[in-house]
Amino acid sequence: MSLSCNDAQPCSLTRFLIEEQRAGHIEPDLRLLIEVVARACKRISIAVGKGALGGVLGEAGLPGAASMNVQGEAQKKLDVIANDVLMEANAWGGHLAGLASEEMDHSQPIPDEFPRGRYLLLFDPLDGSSNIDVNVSVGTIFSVLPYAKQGQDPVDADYLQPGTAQLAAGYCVYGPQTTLVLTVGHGTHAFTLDREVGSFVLTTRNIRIPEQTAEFAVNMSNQRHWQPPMQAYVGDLLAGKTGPRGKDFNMRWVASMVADVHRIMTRGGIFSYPLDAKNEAKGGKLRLMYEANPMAFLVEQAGGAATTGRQRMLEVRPADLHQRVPVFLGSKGEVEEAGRYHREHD
Ligand code: AHM
Ligand code: MG
Repeated sequence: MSLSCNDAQPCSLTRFLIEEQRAGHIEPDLRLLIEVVARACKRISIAVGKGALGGVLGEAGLPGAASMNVQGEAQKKLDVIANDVLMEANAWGGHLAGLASEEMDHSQPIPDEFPRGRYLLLFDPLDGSSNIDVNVSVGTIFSVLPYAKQGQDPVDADYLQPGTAQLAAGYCVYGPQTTLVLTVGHGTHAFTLDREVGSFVLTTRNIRIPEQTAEFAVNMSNQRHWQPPMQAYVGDLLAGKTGPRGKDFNMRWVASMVADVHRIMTRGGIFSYPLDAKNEAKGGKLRLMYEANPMAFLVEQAGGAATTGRQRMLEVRPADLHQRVPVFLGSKGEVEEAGRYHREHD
C-alpha cells in the first residue's frame, strides 16, 4: 500500500492535510483551521443547494428595507447565512485570533470565552451573490494570515499584510459539484465534495494553469468606461486572427469570480476586472484582502500570474481592510501581455 495519497489513490481532505503537516508544510493548528473552514463550506453548500425549498433566496432584511453591507451593497439572505456559518464554525476552535469578512464593517477578535490562536481568517462568505437567485454557481473565498501578538485583541491594522504573507488560501465553488480548491504554499489542489459520504476527496493534485490561452473573461458592458490600456488590450483580443495578436479569442463571463477562476484553473484563460470610470474613485471593483489576494496565491501556486495590471497582486501593500484593486489573473503569458499594454498605453 502506498504511503501517501496520489491521483491513483484518492484521499480525503483530512488525510491530505495530515500528510501536509507531516511534510512540515503546515502547523497542526492550521490544519484544524482549514478543516473547520471546509466543514463550514459543506454547510453553506447544503444551504445553497436547497434554494427556494430552504427559504434562503432573495434579499436579507425586511421587505422594502434591504439590509446593506459595509460596501453599500444589498445583502442576500444567503450572504448573511454564509457569513453566520463561517463565524460560528470558527469562533470556538482555539486556532484563530480574529476574523474579517466582506459582510462586516470591521474585523472581530475571537470572543474572550474561547482560547485564541495564531491566525487571522478573512473571507468573502458568498461571492457572486447576484447569481444566487438564478441558480448559477457562487462560492466562498478565504485567506489565512499569521498573527504574532499574543494576549492582545487583533485590530483591523493587524490584517493589513501583503498577500505574500498568506499561509493558506482557498475557495469553494458551489456549482453542479461542490469543489474546494486549496493552497498552503505547496501547489494548488482540488477536492470534490462526495455528497453521500460528506467528505472532500482529492480529485486534482497540483493544478497547472496552461501558460498560453485564447480565452478571456471580462464584463464587456463596461467597455466604454475603461481606461486606454484596457481599451487597447481588449481591442486587440477582439481583432482576432488578423489583428496584432494573430489568433481568435473566445470570451466567458459568469459574474461569479469563483466560477470564472475555477474555469481558468481547469483549462486556462485570463480573468480581469479593471479600473473603469465607475469604480476608479474606489480603486477598482474587487476586494484585495478576501478576493484578489487569495485568488492570486492560488493562481501563482498553479503556475499562473496575478497582477493589478501594473504590479504583482501579492506585493500590494494594503491600506484598508475593504480595499479594492484592479485584477488580472490566470494564464501567465496572457497576464504578462495585459501588463505590457498597461506599460505601453499609460
Ligand atoms: P460580490 O462579492 O458582491 O458578489 O461581488 C464580486 C463579484 C465577482 O464574483 C464577480 O467577478 C464580479 O463581482 C461581477 O461583477 P459585475 O456584476 O460587475 O459583472
Ligand atoms: Mg465577492
